[in-house]
Amino acid sequence: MNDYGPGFRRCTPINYAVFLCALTAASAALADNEAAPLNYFLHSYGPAATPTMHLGWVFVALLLAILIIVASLLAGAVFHKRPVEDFRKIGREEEGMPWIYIGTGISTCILVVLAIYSLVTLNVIAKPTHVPGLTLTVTGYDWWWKVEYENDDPARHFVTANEVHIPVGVPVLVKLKSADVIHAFWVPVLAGKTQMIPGLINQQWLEADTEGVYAGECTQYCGVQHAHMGLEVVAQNTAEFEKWRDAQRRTAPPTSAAGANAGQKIFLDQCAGCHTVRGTEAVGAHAPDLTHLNSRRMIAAGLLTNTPDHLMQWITHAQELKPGARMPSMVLTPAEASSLSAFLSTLN
Ligand code: HEC
Ligand SMILES: [Cu+2]
Repeated sequence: MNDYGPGFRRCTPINYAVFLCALTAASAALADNEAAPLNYFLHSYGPAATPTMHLGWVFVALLLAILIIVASLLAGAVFHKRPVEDFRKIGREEEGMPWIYIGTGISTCILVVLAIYSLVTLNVIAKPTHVPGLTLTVTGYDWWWKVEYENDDPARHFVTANEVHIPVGVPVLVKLKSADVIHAFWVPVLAGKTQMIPGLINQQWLEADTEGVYAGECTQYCGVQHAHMGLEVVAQNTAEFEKWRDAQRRTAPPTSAAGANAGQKIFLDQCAGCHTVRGTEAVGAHAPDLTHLNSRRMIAAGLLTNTPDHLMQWITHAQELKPGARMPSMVLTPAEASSLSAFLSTLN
């Protein structure tokens, strides 16, 4: 009986048990860590995401139930062998048929119920519960996000990049476009994925129940730096959000210090073809708007935290930090770098 090699039957269940314990412990430990992988399977922070999370739970619970039932039946069959004398007797052909009918019947019912549940969920998350209080247009570029805050009054319309601020408890309509290839907008704990297709405007809505910073990703492979195309959604209470929005609407202040003036000149010479700083002559449209650069937590679509050191490293070594990015590594003398840094530090 035991010719599987030494220890086979003794070890397998133990291995499984250890594996299962480790898995359970790991999931328990990670459950409250917001950055944990697959965290969105356990947590959701908005009404556009919660119904799909529950749908996922039901599917997984059912899969586990089926796995356990099938595995126990199989184990039953393996361990309850027929008596040896029966072994070669073949039963009548139709003997097991009722089981086939019962099994097929149950599976069909389950599949129909799941199909209905999925459709109902899709319908529930298709539209916000009340009229969106804010409309954004997010455009995917290789490999960053342009974020426009729409307003009927053009003076109140503004542009930023890679960081989306929204007020808590307010549904936000997000129009999704692409400037080059197909990207996809996904903030897992707030809503499902929506593709950004060149020439089309897709829509999605988001709403956050609680204040916090929620990570988003591009989920459609869009080229070498696809993995470094992150964004953040910062959900704030209404007062803080209004404060942020008023600040973002402002143009950059005029520079006064000599260093910053020299830096602005370098910026206009070398950077303005791609970047905009509202309030200056820099109106480039192929790169993130830098008017309020220092208000952002990250630079280069989530690649680096936004510190003065990282900024200068990025500007002079963009191609080493994010190979293929649509910004060249800029060549600056130390004096130029320090003036430029002084100018950038005014962009609050
Ligand atoms: C050829 C166009 C081009 C030029 C010239 C250029 N940039 Fe960029 N820059 C980009 C692009 C595109 C990005 C976005 C890169 C990414 O994240 O993939 C970027 C990103 C940045 C960022 C990060 C912004 C953010 O919020 O993530 C900073 C800061 C920046 N550039 C500063 C500069 C400065 C300063 C200069 C001039 C010394 C300059 N750039 C010249 C195209 C350019
Ligand atoms: Cu992308």
